Amino acid sequence: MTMPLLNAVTGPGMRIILHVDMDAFFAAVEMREHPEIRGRPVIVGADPKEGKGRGVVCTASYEARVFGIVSAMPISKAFLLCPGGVFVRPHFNLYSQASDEVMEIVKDTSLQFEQVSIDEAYLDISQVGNYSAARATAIALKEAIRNKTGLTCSIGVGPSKVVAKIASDYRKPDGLTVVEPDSVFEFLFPLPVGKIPGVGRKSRETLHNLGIRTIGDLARIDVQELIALFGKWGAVIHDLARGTDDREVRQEEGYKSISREVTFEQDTSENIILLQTLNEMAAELHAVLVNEHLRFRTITVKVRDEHFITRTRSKTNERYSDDPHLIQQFSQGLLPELPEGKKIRLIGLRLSGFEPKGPRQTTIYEFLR
Ligand code: TTP
Ligand code: MG
Repeated sequence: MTMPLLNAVTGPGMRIILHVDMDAFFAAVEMREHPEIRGRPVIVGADPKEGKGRGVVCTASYEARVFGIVSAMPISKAFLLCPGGVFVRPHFNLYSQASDEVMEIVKDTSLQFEQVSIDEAYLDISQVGNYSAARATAIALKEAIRNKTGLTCSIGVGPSKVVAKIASDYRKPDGLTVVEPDSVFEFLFPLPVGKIPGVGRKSRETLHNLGIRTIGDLARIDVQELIALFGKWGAVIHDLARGTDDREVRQEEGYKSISREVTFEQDTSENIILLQTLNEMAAELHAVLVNEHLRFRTITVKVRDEHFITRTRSKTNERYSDDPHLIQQFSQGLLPELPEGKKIRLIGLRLSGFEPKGPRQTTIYEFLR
């Protein structure tokens, strides 16, 4: 059923939100550190071991994406696609430091700043007054990041978080997309429905079965149909499809947790892949702990199986720690035994219960994917 559309993002109280996302972040940092690999297909991730390696791709440079290599793909497949590529093991400390350098610059642009992952942040820049001033602000920010860090980013500007986020992804790398309130529908509606943050493989399939392929299709369907399918979340994505998103740009005080998840490109039942992925995530989270001078007490492992059943198991240590071996040992101990024949779709690791620190953290570094 088709519903009439009202544009809910124009009118008084209009906001201007900017979303910045670094380009091929881990690979770009590697290329900055090693100029000799610039311009080459660079793949950051597990050791490919001549095609026999386990584990996954963290990210690939745009030169490597031409070969079809994407994040979370098995490293063995990446090797098959591009055997002549430059395969690099991740250096999470380096990425964490580069992230801090970038975020210091982004933060200087507006008081309303929110970092949402290692390489992306929102700013509320409503104070600039209009969209041409917003464009100038975005251009200046891109230049400042490039000049001070040697890295490129893509920026989206729009009247809500969801529009800004989809816009930053629209032209990558080194892109800038400004979506004025009047053009929100025109911009969003032709895009595939999977561009809406949170609409992953599974919901995309459900929506495709209903004949919903574009964001416009989603915006036009009766919200009750979506609620019947997805519950409250159905109403949320219906709003997002129109660019309606009231979430404010706000940095939470301090860290509650830091976490990392990997969705496998192909569901897996191989224990060695699960353990290796867990170890990589443990190394990554440990790098964050060290960089941010944090000590944790609680560790949580999350596992989602091929049937979308998600289980989490936690353990709280008596003392606060930043010992990498403890993270590895605890996380492996928490990995549930896999029932015969079950495959795993996603694995996640979270550290929480941090030692109370000073009044305010300067950066939040939380992976939310
Ligand atoms: P993204 O911003 O999703 O990707 P990207 O910066 O590499 O590329 P793009 O230009 O498309 O933004 O993620 C930021 C970093 O997070 C990425 O460089 C590596 C890490 N990452 C993983 O380790 N595994 C993953 O599955 C994803 C999606 C990201
Ligand atoms: Mg990025």
